[in-house]
Amino acid sequence: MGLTVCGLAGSPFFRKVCTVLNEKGVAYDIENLSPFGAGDEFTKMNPARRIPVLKDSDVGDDFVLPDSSAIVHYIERKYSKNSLMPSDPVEYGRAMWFEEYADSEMASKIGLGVFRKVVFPQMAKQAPDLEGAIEVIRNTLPTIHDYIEGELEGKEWLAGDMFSIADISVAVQYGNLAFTGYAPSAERWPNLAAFMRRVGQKESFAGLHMRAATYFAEMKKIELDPAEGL
Ligand SMILES: N[C@@H](CCC(=O)N[C@@H](CS)C(=O)NCC(=O)O)C(=O)O
Repeated sequence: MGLTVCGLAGSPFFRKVCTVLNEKGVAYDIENLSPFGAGDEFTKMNPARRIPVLKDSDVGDDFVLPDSSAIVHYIERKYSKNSLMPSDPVEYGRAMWFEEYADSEMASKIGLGVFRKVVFPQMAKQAPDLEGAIEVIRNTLPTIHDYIEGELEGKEWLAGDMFSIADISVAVQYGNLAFTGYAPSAERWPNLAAFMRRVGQKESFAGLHMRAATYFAEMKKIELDPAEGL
């Protein structure tokens, strides 16, 4: 009873919601739901046919809320303890920005550009497009890493001097990069590497991340020459 998060651990948006619930200490169930091949029922849950969606039986059997951002903000209103939103207006605004940047810009470049090229073909027992993914890593991702690296200068966390929705949103996207075998160079982006180590030490993030990593473990991974400095 109560909350059920529907989706798959390989989805960064699904893990974002679960990490928030874990961090807040709110109990929930997980319902495995793949957006691919789901029936018409799924369109009724989310007309965009995307995961995650949240069910809350406290509200009623028909209550379904799509979209990780809508879900996270719903959870924050319903359970105020251990807030993941900075209270200062400027830092709150920054946290909202990082959440949006991660969910749109990072997700399209990392999710579509790298993760799907490596993982999706292998799920269909086909060869991964490793070269296509490496091209995105070479030409597109450094702009994202440079930006996050600069925003972390002299800081542990992205907004409000606290572990917040900003950090969770960004870290789950980098989590999906890790599943492909690629992590940004710690020499070139040391703040980013240290940030991901800090997030990785949080059980709220690491449990589900490791579960997904195990699922992808046997797949062929990206291998880059360290001399490329990527
Ligand atoms: N803005 C949405 C994005 C959700 C999303 O794109 N989910 C992906 C999985 S990571 C999905 O369901 N994709 C289905 C598809 O591409 O058909 C959110 O924050 O929940």
